[in-house]
Amino acid sequence: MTTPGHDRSGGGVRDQTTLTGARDALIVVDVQNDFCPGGSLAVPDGDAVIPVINHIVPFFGRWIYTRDWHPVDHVSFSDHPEYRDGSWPPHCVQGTPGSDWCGTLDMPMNAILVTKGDDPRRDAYSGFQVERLDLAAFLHGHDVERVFITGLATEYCVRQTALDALAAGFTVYLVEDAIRGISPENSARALSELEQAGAIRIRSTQLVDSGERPAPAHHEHGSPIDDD
Ligand code: VGL
Ligand code: ZN
Repeated sequence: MTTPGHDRSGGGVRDQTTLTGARDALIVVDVQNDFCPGGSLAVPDGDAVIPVINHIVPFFGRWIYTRDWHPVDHVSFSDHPEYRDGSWPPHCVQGTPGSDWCGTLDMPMNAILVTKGDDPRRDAYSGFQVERLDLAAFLHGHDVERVFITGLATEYCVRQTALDALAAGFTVYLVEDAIRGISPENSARALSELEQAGAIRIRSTQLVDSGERPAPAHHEHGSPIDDD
């Protein structure tokens, strides 16, 4: 039985709309061929996030797209993968078709692209763990207060991105119909954990564009990364 006030997933506050605007950023995590059906580390139904993301891209004025970008000898690769931390099949190898962003994924030309996982000795699940770029400081510096997280995979890179964003002081929304996980059990556990940690679970249908956008700043001229 679902009774409003008893089951927090049953309606009420969860059905309210949220206006997107000037102090928001959309974060799109690892929507790459290897994480979609046919890829080497396919997330079941992973490509289902694409139309949802494409639909809400125009609701934002700032966008961060992360990609997993491993060297062939990456420490997490195993010949006998156990599909857990540190034991994955080779995936998202730099420059291979599997590492490409999915072909139907929309990407504004002024989106910030964040590459991670390129150190052969270390894994990096979140764009906030990248050494070349302090993503949290970059977003704070551009007056971003809330981040809306989408992409793959719920219990790994989406989870870590959300935890890091919370730790950095952002208000974190998880767009539940725009994320997919590898295992249903671990994904559900990750979602509860993130909710406990302060993340807000929302559906894309609850998002409404306010039309407000960040003011263009003269110092903005493309990539915040100046060493590559
Ligand atoms: C991911 C496993 C290994 C992810 C990346 O994007 O969630 N998962 N590398
Ligand atoms: Zn990886």
